[in-house]
Amino acid sequence: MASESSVPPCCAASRPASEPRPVALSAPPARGDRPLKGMILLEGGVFRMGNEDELANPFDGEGPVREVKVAPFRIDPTTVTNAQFARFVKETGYVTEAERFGWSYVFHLRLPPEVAANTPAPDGTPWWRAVEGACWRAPEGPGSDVRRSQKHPVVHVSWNDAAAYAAWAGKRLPTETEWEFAARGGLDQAVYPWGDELFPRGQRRCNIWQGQGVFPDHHDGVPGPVAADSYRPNAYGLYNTVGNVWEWCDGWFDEARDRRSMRGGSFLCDDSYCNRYRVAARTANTPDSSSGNTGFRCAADA
Ligand SMILES: [Ca+2]
Repeated sequence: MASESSVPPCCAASRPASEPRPVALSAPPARGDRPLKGMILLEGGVFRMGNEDELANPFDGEGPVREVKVAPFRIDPTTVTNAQFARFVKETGYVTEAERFGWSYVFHLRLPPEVAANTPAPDGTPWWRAVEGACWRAPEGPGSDVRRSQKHPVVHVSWNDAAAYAAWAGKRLPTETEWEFAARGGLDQAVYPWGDELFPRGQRRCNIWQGQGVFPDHHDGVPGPVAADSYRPNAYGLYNTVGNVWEWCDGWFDEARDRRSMRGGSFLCDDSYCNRYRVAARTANTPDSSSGNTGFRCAADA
């Protein structure tokens, strides 16, 4: 597949192309109340987008660094939470693609070892397990729930699910340009939303892989999402752009137009494997794929 040569495997895994597709759902109606409450209004302007230094992944299209003009827009301070997504499902009856396919990808260390050992893993990304029944309301499959993680990012949502939520909320997904402008928080060409040091004065500022060992097997605890408003926000007030969960954006990754862009990296990012928790980094997945480390935040016109 051409897309595999253009992007080395990241932590994302796609639904097998051979799997029969469920019938597409019609879009739920917009909810029609005050959708912009709580959003951050950014005035836009010209900024230097992308990265081409030694940290850049040459096949990802991070570079070249270019000056880009951004019109004013609004963006959510956090990714959409389980509580917010639950309201959407309650009001519309929406059924996510993970539920309609009947499974989604769960990181192996989030499962009991005997379950992980007996659940199929995709080629190329052996740390994922295709777990039957895993979905946004049961992130580790049957028996799991989100009762104690209402403020955590909703996960196991596809790009199509994210776009449906955004339309219902009277919003939209951010473009990659908007996402990067917002995530940079006004810093010119910094590596992270807070500067160039990963741990300024020893402080942990984002939820990425934690462990003395290396991805994907040695972690200090159980790798997973934290509350969407964890850690300090950047200078524009955005939380967890880098780390926690990948965020779907409104655009195609490249001219092949088969995969949607994702930004920001996730709790699985670790230098031992992949440095895509930088603010300029990109990756992608097919629009009906879902996993336990991908969510989204919404944007809107100013
Ligand atoms: Ca993120």
